[in-house]
Amino acid sequence: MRVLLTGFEPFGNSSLNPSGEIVKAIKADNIIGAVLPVVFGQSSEMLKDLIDLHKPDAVVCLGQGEGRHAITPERIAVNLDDARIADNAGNMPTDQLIVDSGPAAYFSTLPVKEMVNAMKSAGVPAAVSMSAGTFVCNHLFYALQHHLVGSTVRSGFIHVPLMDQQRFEFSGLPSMPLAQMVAGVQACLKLLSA
Ligand code: PCA
Repeated sequence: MRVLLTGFEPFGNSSLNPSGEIVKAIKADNIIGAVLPVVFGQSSEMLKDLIDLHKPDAVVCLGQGEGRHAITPERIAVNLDDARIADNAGNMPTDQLIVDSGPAAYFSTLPVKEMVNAMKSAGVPAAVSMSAGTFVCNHLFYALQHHLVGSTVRSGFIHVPLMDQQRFEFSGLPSMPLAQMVAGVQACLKLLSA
């Protein structure tokens, strides 16, 4: 079972992104790790190239969800780019479809509830999320699901909280130790290879 695991570079006002740090921390023979730019279009093009190159059995994309208390597998990707802030290349699309003729939404094909249960059993706060937002994470998630329509490759997106080291940049928002997030994502990956 080969899994493509992606995270993102830092964006906005932060110098860190826990999703990229988790990917860098997880090393295994069957895991292909990549850290993607926080750029509409470019991130999804890179992801599609990685899928076509490595032909993984599953694709798990991670992103920072500031404000979240728990690790949250996303259930639904929506066909909408609507940015509140500029991405790392200065793009700020509003009210735009991601795929012109695409459906309004795609479901994750990851076992989201089993992942939540596996993380909770490992002592990691976790919950299913119903929205990945309308910024680059949702864009990547939608493009991923669209690319894999009709394939047997399981794929989806997981938002993670801020990591403790970001607390001074986001005062008042919840955070989690990186090691706990790594343990949570590892519990999800173990489930996929079971
Ligand atoms: N989080 C952003 C984009 C990159 C990231 O890590 C999001 O939730 O859209």
